[in-house]
Amino acid sequence: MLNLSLVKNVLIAAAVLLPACFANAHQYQSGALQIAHPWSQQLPPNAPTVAAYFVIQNTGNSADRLVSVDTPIADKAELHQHVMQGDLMKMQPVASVEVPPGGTVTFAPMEYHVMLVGLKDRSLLQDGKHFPMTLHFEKTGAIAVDVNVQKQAPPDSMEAMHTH
Ligand SMILES: [Cu+2]
Repeated sequence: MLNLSLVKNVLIAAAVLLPACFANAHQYQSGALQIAHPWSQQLPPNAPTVAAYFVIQNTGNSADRLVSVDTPIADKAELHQHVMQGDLMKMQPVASVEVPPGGTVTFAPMEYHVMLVGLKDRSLLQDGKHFPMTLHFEKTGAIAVDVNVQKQAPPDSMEAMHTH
C-alpha cells in the first residue's frame, strides 16, 4: 500500500529545495545522460588534492557507465568512493561507476567523487572561477563540463560536507 502522505511530504520537500538548487545550477546533456552542477570546493592553496562533484542522471532505458575523467589542470582524475571500514570512513579508488536506467548517481562529499591528483594549474581553483573537465562514458562517450569552484558547498550537499 502506497503511503500517499509520505509521497506528498517528499514532493513538498523537493519543491522547497528546488529554488536553492536553481540559484547556481548549470547542467549538461548528452544522449540520455544529464550532468547537473559540477562543482569543487575552494581549498587552501597548498591542498595536495582537490575533489569534484556533480550529479549524473540517466533518463534512458539502458545502463551506462562512467569509466574515466580527465581535466587539463591535473595529471590524473580518479574515481573515488567512500566506504565504511569498521567505524572509519575511508576513500578508495573505483574502476568505474554504473548509472542505472532511470537512475541518479550523486558525486558529493562523503560519497562518490572525482579526485584530482597532481595539480598542474591552481589558478582556477578559486571561489567564483571554473575549470574544464571531461567525463567519459562507456556508451554516451565524452561529456565536457565546466566545474564551478565555490567556497560554499551547494545547499543540498551542505550536511555531507567535509574536506580531505
Ligand atoms: Cu578521494
